[in-house]
Amino acid sequence: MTTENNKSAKISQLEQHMVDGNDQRLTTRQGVRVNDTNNSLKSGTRGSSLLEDFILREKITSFDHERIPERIVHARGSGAHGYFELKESIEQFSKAGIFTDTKRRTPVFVRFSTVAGSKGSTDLARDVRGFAVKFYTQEGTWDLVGNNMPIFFIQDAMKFPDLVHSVKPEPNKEIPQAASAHDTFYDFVSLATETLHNHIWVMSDRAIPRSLRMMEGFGIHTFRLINEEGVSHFVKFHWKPLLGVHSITWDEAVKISGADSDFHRKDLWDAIEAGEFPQWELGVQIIPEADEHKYDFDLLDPTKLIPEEMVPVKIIGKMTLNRNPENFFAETEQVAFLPGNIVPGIDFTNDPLLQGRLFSYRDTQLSRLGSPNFHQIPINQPLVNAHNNQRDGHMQMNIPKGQTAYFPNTLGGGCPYLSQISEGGFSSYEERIDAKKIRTRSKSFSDHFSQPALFYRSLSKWEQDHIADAYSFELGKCTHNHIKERMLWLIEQIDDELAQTVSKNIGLVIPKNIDQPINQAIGADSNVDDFQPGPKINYLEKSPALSQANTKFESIATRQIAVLVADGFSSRDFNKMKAALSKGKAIVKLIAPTGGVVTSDSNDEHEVNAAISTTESVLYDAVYIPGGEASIKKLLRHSKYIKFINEALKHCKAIAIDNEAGQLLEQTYGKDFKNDPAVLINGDPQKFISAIAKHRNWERMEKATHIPV
Ligand code: HDD
Repeated sequence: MTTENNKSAKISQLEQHMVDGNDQRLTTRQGVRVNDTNNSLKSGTRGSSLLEDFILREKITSFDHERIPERIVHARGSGAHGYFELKESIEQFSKAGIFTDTKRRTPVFVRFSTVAGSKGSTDLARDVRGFAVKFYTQEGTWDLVGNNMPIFFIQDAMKFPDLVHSVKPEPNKEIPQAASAHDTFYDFVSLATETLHNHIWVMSDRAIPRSLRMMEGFGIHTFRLINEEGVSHFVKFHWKPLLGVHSITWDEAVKISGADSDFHRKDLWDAIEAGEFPQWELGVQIIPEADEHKYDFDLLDPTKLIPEEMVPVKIIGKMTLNRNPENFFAETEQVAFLPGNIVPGIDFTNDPLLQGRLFSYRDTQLSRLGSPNFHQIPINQPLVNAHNNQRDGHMQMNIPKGQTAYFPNTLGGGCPYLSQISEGGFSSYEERIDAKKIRTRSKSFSDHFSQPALFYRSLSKWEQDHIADAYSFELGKCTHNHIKERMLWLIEQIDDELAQTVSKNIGLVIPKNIDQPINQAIGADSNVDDFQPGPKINYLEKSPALSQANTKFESIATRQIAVLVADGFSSRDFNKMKAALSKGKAIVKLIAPTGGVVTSDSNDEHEVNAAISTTESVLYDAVYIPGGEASIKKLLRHSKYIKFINEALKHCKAIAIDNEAGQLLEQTYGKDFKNDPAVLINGDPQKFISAIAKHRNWERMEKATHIPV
């Protein structure tokens, strides 16, 4: 949907580069009209093709070079345009226009991604999700390149290639794709214990979101905000989705990967096309410089979060995604995010992971996009004009005027000229440094167990159960017992009961000790013993904000409701339910024995959204079955409907049936769940709606796990 009213200044800028073949003649790239694009030029009708054929050569050459290297990480992604609006100025902390001017609508481009898989891999991998936001501000471009988890695996960028090499497909056999459940990853994780916090988040439901629209985002690092007076405060950035944070089960993830591996991409695209624009609130945790050393963890350590109960998240604005890209390659593939893109009022800290990122992202674009002029690609262009003396390079698109390309100069009138700080000139925060140059790590980074334990303690029972299942699955896929045993020992440092459960599930005993010291990566000359993680400490019993059980359960908008029907279904039942669901903006999908149309008992025809053979239960949020003797008789003939309902039950989804549909429910495990508050028999549509809004009835999980589908 490309309506005029969701056109930002960035979209208008992009439009200047758009090419529309509509109503145009086919030409070569030089504009020469073409009269045959199906046959090459030959020496005779059955003769060889001629080198002279410039039309053939141009077409094939262009095709041969269509691909660019995929991102080394975050290759699989989906993007969207939108805007950010500030609700409340925080000028006392930052002088950035985006944080002081509540009248602005700052255009943004957002790219969500998985990390480990290739460009064509499944959306439903158990993985961290990238959450990268490019703000096209009036003072230049700011990129907040975060994830959907508030912490990272490692503390120093030096270890990033090792982390990525361990999780990517193993180099000898290029297996497995988009999966962390393999030996090399756990070999690394078990040796580098700083990974355990991010790792337990990956074992949690956060790693298998229901939708990209239903996940949080985090800037992760501690950044700085700088105000007009040059005073610095530390800050952590949070994105909070208005739809709440919701996830699916691992069983669904595995099945969706087969049924529709573009599930998240399609979900985002469809919601935006339908005008159901995803929204996130932007929150900040602000810490005065004086409090830098007040906490039991180091603010510069990216494997630590600041619990919201210790420093509240202040909501300051909202982001809305309201427009899909015109072209995947030109926009979503070519967009280049750089954590180093900041604007006056925002600055970096000495977080050693962030510092390495400041180098890596520009560097990677040089091989990915092929030239230092990648900022001239339309999606990467700032909204404000850029003038400097940087010149030439592959694919220079601009024509810089004048005799001079250096500074200072007199021949060019001294232009382009500098800006005073008062005129918006960037100046780095003048942090006082008085230290030795040293290759080591701060001892304040050595606590590796307290926060994974805090996260685990903060979760509900069903979330904890999912974590135990995930560890058991992932370690179950590893083949080396010594790696699995080390992992069991480490999990025990997080939580004893959790380790016991996983140990039972994978059939190995938790070792009393581990043979090899951990964290040897500190440096050959340093004392390894100095860098062993200490036992966990408890500075906060629970952080309720970390549990998805405490998220928003308010809306059924965009939820996909499968309505199982065949000819003769009750129009009375259907119309009543459909009216209620549509009012809540849920999306009703009719699933019938075949495609085409399906006719109700009052002879009205409805378009079928999917034939039962082409779709799967895991693609929907809830199931409704209207009555109608003839319809139910037909549904009973297809075993796939039974499987469909049983799977919905197993995945703790809301199910509603009316009248004769009871006969179908009797043939499923539904007969054992009649007292379940999310299994509604001839129920009030409003009860069905509130069951869908709750996302899942996780209380059902323990019993439903035994449903054999
Ligand atoms: Fe990174 C891409 C997020 C640490 C090196 N990273 C990339 C993307 C996201 C993140 C969301 C995809 C951007 C897009 O959609 O184009 N990365 C993170 C976060 C990190 C992090 C939240 C830690 C807090 N990354 C990190 C380190 C390094 C990199 C420590 C290297 C030292 N990341 C890269 C990269 C990528 C990238 C290789 C691949 C493609 C790209 O940059 O543009 O440079």
